[in-house]
Amino acid sequence: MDYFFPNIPVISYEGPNSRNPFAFRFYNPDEVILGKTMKEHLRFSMAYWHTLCATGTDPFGRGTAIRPYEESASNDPMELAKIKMRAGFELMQKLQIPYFCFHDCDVAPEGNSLAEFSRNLDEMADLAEELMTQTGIKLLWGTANLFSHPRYVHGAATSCSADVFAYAAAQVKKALELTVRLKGENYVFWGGREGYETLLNTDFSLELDNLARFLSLAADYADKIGFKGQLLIEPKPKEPTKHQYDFDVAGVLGFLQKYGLEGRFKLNIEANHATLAGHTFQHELAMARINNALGSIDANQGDLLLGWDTDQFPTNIYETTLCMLEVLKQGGIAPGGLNFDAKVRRGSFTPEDLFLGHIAGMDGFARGLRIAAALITDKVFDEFIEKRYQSFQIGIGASIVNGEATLESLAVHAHTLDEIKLESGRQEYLETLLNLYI
Ligand code: XLS
Ligand code: CA
Ligand code: CA
Repeated sequence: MDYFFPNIPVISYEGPNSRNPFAFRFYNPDEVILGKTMKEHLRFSMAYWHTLCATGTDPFGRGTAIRPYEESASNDPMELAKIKMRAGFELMQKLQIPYFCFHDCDVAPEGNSLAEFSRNLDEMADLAEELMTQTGIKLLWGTANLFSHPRYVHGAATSCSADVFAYAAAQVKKALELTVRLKGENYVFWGGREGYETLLNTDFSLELDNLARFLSLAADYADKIGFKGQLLIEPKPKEPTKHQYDFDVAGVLGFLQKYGLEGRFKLNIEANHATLAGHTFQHELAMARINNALGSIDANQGDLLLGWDTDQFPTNIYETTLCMLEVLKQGGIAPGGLNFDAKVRRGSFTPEDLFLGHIAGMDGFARGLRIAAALITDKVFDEFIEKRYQSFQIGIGASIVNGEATLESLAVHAHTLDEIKLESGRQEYLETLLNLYI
C-alpha cells in the first residue's frame, strides 16, 4: 500500500536526536514501559473526519487543503469515498496507527434517503473490512453524526420533533450494526446538538427525559445485537449549542444516575472539551477514573486564548504527562484508546502536514507516557499524598472513614483539641518535582 502519499516513508523511531521530520523521536511502538509496549499503552487512533474529510474551511474562508489523491475521482461520491478510505489506511499504516474512529457520514455519502445511505454504508463496510484484514488496523469506535444535517437544527434525541427523534434512532441503529460488523471496541455518543439556545422555547424537562430514553433504547439494541464493547458518552459544555446537556464529566455522571443508566455507559474524555468546561484535562480524567467511568480519550488540545473547540494536535507535554498519569493510575485505557480528534491548522494544507500533525501528537503522548511512568515508578506524588491524609488512618479519622463516627462523637473529640496542627501543602515544591521529570 504505497500510492496516495508516494513521498512519505513508513515513519519509524529514530530517537530524540533525529532531525528527520518524518520520524518519531519518542514513540517507539515495541519498547516496553512498566510491563507493556508503548503501542499497548497508547492505542492511538486516527479520526476519520478531521484527517480524511476536513478541507480547512472556517467561517471566513473556503477550504485550503490540497489532496492530490482526490483529484482522480470522477463526480461519483462513492468513488471519492473509496479513495479517501484507501488513502486513510495508507496513512495509518505509514504512521503505525493501529486504530481509527468514524462517524457514519464520514465514510459514506448520505444519498437521498435513509435506504440509500444504508446501502452506501454497507458497500463502504465491505471495503473497510478488506483493508482492515490486509493491514491489521482495527476500529476503536464508531458513531453516528446527528448534528450536521439541517434536520438536526433543533437537536436529535432532544429535538422538538418526534420524527427527528426517530430518524436519529435509525441512524444510531445502523451505526451500531456497522460497529459490530467491523468489530469496533467502543461506540461513542457525542451530543452534537443536544442542548439549547434559549429556555424561552425549550421544554427542558422533556428534552432531558428524551435524551435518557434515546440512550437507553440504544443500549438495549447494542445488547440485542451482541455488542460487547463499551458505550461511551463524550461530554462537551458548549458549541454548537450555547448549553450542551452533556456539559462535563460530573454533569454526565449525575444524569446517568438520575435515569438509572450508570454502569451502562462510560465516558470518552476530550482535552479540548475539558478546558471549554472550565476544567483541566486532568480534572475530567480523574473525575471519570475515580467513578469507574474513564472509557476512552479524544487526544487533542485547545487554545486557551480562544473560546472555541480548536481541536489541535496535542503537543503540550504538561498535559500529555498528566493525562498519562491518570491512564497509568487506572491500569490502562483499553478497550478505549487515544483518538486524535485533531485537525491540522488551515495554513498547514499539504498532505505532508497530515503526517507531521500525527507525528507531533504521537511523540507528544509518547513523551508524556515516559515521564508519567517515571513519576509512578519513583512514587513522586503518592507518598506525599498518603502522608498528607494519614490522620484518617487512626483514631478519630479512622472512625470517620469506617462510619463509626457520629456528630456527637466528633464534637466530643473537637472539644479536647487545644490547637489543631496543620502541615504545608507544598504545592510549589511538588510543581518543581514535576518540572524535574518533564
Ligand atoms: C465535537 C466532538 C466530535 C465527537 C464525535 O466536538 O469532539 O468530534 O468526538 O462525534
Ligand atoms: Ca471529540
Ligand atoms: Ca472537539
